[in-house]
Formats: sequence, C-alpha cells, structure tokens
Amino acid sequence: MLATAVSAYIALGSNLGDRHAHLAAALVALAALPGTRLLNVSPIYETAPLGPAGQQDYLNSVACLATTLAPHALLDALLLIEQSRGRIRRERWGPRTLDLDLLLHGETALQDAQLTLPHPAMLERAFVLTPLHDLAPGLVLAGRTVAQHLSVLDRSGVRPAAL
Ligand code: A4P
Ligand code: MG
Repeated sequence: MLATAVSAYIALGSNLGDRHAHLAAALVALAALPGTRLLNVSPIYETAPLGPAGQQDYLNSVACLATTLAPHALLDALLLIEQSRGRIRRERWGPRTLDLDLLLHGETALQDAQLTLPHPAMLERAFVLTPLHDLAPGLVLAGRTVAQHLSVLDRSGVRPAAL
C-alpha cells in the first residue's frame, strides 16, 4: 500500500563556513529525498546566536516538504545531510555548518530517545517562528496560531539576510 504524504516542516541553520552554500545544498538534498517533494522555502534570516558566546550569527530558514517518509526515516535522512556538509558535533548549541531540525511531521506527536515531535523548543525561538510564519502564519500549534506565538517573542535578533 502506498503511504500517504504529510506536510513536514524543517528548520535549517548554519553559522560556520559558507553559510549560504550549506543552506542551498540542504535544499537540494531535501528535494532529492525518496517519496518527498519540496513545497516551499522561507526567506533566509540572519539571527543572533542562542548558546555559547563568541559564535558567528546564524542563517536560518524553514522548508516545507510533502513526504511519505516516516518521522524517524526523515530524521535519519536529515542527520545524513548534516554530515554531508561536514557537521561535527562538539558542544551543545555550539557552532555548526548545518543544523536540520524536524519541527513538525503532519500531526505526529511523539517522544523517544531519538526524536521529539513537535520540536520541543520551536515555540520559544524567534529564529524558527519568523521563517515558519512566512510559510504558515495560520497553522495552529498548542491551541494558538504561529502568528500568535510569534507576536509574544523578542524578534530583535532576527533580520533579513543579505544575499
Ligand atoms: N532530536 C530530537 N528531536 C529532534 C527533532 N525534532 N529534530 C535529537 C531534530 N533532532 C531531534 O541534536 C541532538 C539530537 O536531537 C539529534 O541527534 C536528534 O536525535 P543536535 O542537532 O546534534 O544537537 P544540538 O543542536 O547541539 O542541540 P539541540 O538541543 O538539538 O540544539 P538545537 O535546539 O538544535 O539548537 N541560534 C540561532 N540564532 N539559530 C539557530 O539555528 N541553533 C542552535 C541549536 C543553537 N543556537 C542557535 C541555533
Ligand atoms: Mg539539531
């Protein structure tokens, strides 16, 4: 039986090396995943780093996919794409060439050792909700729209990226 496609939202982040190239390569790789179509991509934002001091600013965006991949299969694919861009895990919230977080996979809610859905921190982060708002302002999460969640966040560290 054919699996049904769901909408999945991916947060893209980079603050090391050629940040625009890492994000562009990630989009090419996401579009090439089996059972997957890249539906939409937000503008790119330059954002103040959350985490250890002394890091370069991030570039952040959000992509929307239609995919038949199951949540864990999609997460595994995201980790492989990160590795293909030279991602080395050193410290939590430390600098990274490419970070791909699975924000939402349809209506899935789950928590295990590998994966938490929806992504647990997404509603507190203006660098995630600003690009998500560009794609889906009326999407309802935890009883409120993305626009409502974003309206109470400090957006001062988030600005459109220079090309
Ligand atoms: N994991 C569990 N749930 C998920 C999910 N929904 N999506 C697990 C992706 N991964 C998920 O992630 C560690 C493990 O989380 C994965 O192996 C997966 O099994 P990681 O990316 O290796 O670790 P990390 O990123 O160092 O830690 P953490 O807590 O995941 O950090 P975040 O939340 O990814 O934040 N500042 C700005 N301005 N912009 C950013 O994009 N990003 C981070 C990283 C910090 N500061 C930032 C930004
Ligand atoms: Mg991550």
